[in-house]
Amino acid sequence: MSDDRPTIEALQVEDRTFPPPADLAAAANAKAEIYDRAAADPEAYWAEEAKALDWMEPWDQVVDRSNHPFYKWFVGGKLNASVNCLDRHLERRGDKVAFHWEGEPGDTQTITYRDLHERVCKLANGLRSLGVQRGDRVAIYMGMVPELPAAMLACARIGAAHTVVFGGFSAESLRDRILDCDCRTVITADEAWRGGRHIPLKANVDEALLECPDVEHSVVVKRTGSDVEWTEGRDRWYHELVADQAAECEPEAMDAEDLLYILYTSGTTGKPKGIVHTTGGYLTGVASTHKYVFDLKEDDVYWCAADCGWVTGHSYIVYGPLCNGATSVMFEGAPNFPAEDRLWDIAERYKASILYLAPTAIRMFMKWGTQHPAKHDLSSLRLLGSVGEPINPEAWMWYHEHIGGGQAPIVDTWWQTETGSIMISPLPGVTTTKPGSAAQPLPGVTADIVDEVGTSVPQGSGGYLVLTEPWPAMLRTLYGDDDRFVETYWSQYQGLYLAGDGARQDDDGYYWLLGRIDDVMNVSGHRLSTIEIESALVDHPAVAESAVVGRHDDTTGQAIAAFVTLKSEVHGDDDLIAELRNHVAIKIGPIAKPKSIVLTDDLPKTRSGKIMRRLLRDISENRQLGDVTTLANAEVVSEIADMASDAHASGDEG
Ligand code: 7RM
Repeated sequence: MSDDRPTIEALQVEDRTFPPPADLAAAANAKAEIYDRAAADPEAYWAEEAKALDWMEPWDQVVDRSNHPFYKWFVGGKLNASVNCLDRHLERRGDKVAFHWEGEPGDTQTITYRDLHERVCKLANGLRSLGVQRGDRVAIYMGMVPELPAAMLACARIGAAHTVVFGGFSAESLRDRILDCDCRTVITADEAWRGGRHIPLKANVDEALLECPDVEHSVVVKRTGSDVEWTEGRDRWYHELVADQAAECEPEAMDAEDLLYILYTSGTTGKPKGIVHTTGGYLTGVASTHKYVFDLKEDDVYWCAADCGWVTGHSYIVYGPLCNGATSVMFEGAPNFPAEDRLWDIAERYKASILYLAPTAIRMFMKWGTQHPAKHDLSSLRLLGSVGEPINPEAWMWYHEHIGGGQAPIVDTWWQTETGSIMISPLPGVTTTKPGSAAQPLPGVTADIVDEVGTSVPQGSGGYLVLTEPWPAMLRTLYGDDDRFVETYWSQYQGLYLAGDGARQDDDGYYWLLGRIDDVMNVSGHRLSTIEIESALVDHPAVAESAVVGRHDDTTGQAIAAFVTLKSEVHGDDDLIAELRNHVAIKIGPIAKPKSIVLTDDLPKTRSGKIMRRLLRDISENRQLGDVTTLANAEVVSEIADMASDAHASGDEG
């Protein structure tokens, strides 16, 4: 850098703090001592955590560092993931509910550990009967039906790696993933329910398979019962395949470093990356963090409202909770079907005690209004979680007050598909939380914030988030592309894992995530993160959600362009826009005042709900729009583009 300005400037000031409730702290799974113990000997700490799993053979070495960055964990150990999720609970928890499943139309299933074990064994035998073997890859393309976790675990039982493709993805995305990892089997459903409509999963599979000549079998769950095309010899009904299978299935003894699954991340550019997770370290990481971060107790009713198509579903619907013998809620449908209180209705009926959601969902609930949660008794909720994006302090406060009854602590969990398990998060019985901060690296995790050349930035300054030591659930490589793995994550700085996110630490050492590095703006030489300006906008009572981007400006290099979604009951006009601009200037400073604000009903989001700022940049600079097919809501883009050209044409305010 040409001057001594910080790598990313820090503007936001937040002084509200929330100490852990005394009763929760007294009974918490993790107490304050855990940090020192883990820091004193991280390998011993992780080895201790790994002992909570059932191993078929012990490991010889905790971590093999000889071939950086290709780390190996629990070298020589053998185990099976489905045994850890199911078999070992049968004696004590056979009749315990694993999933309270609720379908979108309102049908329900209560699935105990014994039921799930039987389903998984039967499917595993069925897959073996089709010729699926240890070491194969199996694609899973389904909605949130109980057969989805069962399919993941059935693959794990016979040593086949699964690659789950989110049911909202297109036939082409499915095809690309099947081809990239050479799947020979696909598990799907006739259709999925979503927002009252049917998603044609089987038809998409048929289309994808036209270009996947090596796929031999597709196994089809009957969900909606609509007619589907059928290819004799290739297609098999799931219920017929499992009907005559034995209820026991000998599990494969997998090496700790054997592939458990591949999960593709689309990112914002380029070919999807096949993130590789292996067995022993991954299970250790997810089971341990699930137990401590969510303070899981035997009688909790835990609900992670993600989709199994994302890593959050893999780690914190399937592998972590099941390893820990948790009772979970699993919901198939959309949060506004049939009405905008659907989640609160479910939480009330099942007496959910832990709820884990994304900020995008919270901001949507803010937009819909407090009357929806207010209709329901949510007093069973004792702990709330957030994941996926930085949570704006106002969204945090809203979640705290309207969902958590002003009582439940919030754990803001930072992690990635690549990290496998939660890396930075409060521990609910230990950490005094601050709205918008993910607090500290978890025990056994070491992070830092560095500048362009890899030097730690002073406390208070923003920079690039790195992880400085290997951790058990880390990705092992990108499937079939070791070079891209090294290049993407390990080549920027010697020995450090580059997360791709900006962050700063405050005076208490708390981490504040600042969004993706690619989204950082440069206004008159000031490097500004998007999140702080967005949070200043969301701080205004009229605003539910916002996104800001830098667009080219002849004078300042970049100018701040903001896109704002108002709460449902608010009417927007030019006076409000002026007020919002001033609000930002007062809240965090004149340098951050948006040059233009466009009011819009929705923002472009990825299918997992993250705001796609790249597209807003294209719109703001009147560029040809890039690929919009990965968007969840492509229709908003042209709408926003029209409004933005009006706003810019009518002249920006200075
Ligand atoms: C779990 C997941 C990873 C990216 C990550 C960040 C962002 C996730 C938080 C967050 C701020 C958080 N995996 N991110 N959690 N940013 N605070 N608590 O989301 O692979 O899909 O995305 O998501 O940018 O790098 S992911």
